[in-house]
Amino acid sequence: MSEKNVIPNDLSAFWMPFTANRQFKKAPRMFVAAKDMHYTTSDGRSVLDATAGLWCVNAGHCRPKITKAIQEQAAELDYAPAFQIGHPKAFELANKLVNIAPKGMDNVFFTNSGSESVETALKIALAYHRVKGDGSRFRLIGRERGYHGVNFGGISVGGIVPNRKMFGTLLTGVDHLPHTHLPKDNAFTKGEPEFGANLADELERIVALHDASTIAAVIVEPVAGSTGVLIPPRGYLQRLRDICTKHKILLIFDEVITGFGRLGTPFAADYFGVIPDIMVTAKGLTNGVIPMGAVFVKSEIHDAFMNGPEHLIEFMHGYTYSGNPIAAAAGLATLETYQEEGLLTRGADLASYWQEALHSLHDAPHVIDIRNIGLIGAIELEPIKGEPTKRAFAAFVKAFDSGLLIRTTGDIIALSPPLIIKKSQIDEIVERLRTILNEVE
Ligand code: PXG
Ligand code: PLP
Repeated sequence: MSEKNVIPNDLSAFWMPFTANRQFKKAPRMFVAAKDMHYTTSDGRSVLDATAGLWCVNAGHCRPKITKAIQEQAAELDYAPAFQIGHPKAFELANKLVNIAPKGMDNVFFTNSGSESVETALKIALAYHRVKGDGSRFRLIGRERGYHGVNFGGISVGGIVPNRKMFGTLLTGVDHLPHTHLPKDNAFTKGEPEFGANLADELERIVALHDASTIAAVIVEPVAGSTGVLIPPRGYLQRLRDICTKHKILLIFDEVITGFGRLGTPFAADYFGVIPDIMVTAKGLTNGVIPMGAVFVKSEIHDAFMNGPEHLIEFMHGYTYSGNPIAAAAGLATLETYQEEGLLTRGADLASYWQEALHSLHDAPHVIDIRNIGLIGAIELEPIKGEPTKRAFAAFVKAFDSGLLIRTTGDIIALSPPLIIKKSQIDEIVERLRTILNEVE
């Protein structure tokens, strides 16, 4: 291969994910360091992180315990084969995770991302019915506007159209529930919206259409994040649970965003008091520092596989990096940090302050809805006529330039700060947002 004349910060080779590459490379935004609630940009400015990276840095940035654990693990045992061989920290982490998981979720399968956790969960659901002798259950039910990562299973059950439409035939045997976003009825609701629990009954319609005996699982985000923060109507998730139980359909909660304290409880399942059969996690599991995901399953599901000759592999699935030693060490140190600082429940103490602060923006320019739950918030802006997403993106750039990191999707500003945030920093986010909203066209 000929050696190319590459300058150190030539941006051309890296095809960036979910990024307007050409626009970015004309005016790059770069972080070079981070500590606690702040990033530092390449031009030396401090930026307040109102998004916990991408909903993942729940304990804040560069936490010493996590950094040290990674350094020490890298020096001691860098990698151990994931198949047919173990290492102690993966088992230790699995045990610690099931201790904080909802009751009955006693087994954990490790992956490296939310997307891989989703694929793993869908495969467990399909295979579970087969090992139980119920192999006619092959259908998977997702939801409109759902985000379940970017792999083929995930985009098939997902419902974000731009993420699906370029990729031809997706999984067959998939159907979708309607989304639950009802701005006419629920705009400016604080917490769980009043209207829309009846949308769960659409599952009965889908079951009647396909017959329950063909349906393996329903997958939903308890609170939909990526699509712009859709909070489930009061009672909606319980109805989904009841319908799934009645028809022996597995209920999968995708808790990639809601897991690890985001709602002020360890998991959204705890917050809503609705326990799924399978729970998909990633992101906050290692504080976003090392890629890692975990799929939690009820012991009945795990145990159903533990049949047949003992020398045979029970579930033909796994990743080279499932339970990777450095990721496991990061996960253990992250859980310790969460526990020492009470971060898995700290959101509950801050939720009402967060709520009132966000809703004080109801009269800011362009705002057509504000939604919140736990330490999640969304501010929906009126789109510029004929140019959807442009106003919110302008707000994102202005925020970045003025020292605030927000996330936008469509014309929605999504907020999910690290769980270590101070009240004064919540005030700062809201004040800065008001200025930005006053300035954007
Ligand atoms: N499920 C859910 C519910 C998610 O939110 C994934 C699966 C996929 O995880 P990975 O680790 O494969 O990216 C996610 C990820 C945003 C944003 O700003 C959200 C995600 C990722 C990046 C950005 O909304 N969610
Ligand atoms: N592709 C090839 C050719 C491989 O050999 C492997 C793993 O051995 C994979 C893909 C899957 O990689 P991973 O286990 O990291 O998901």
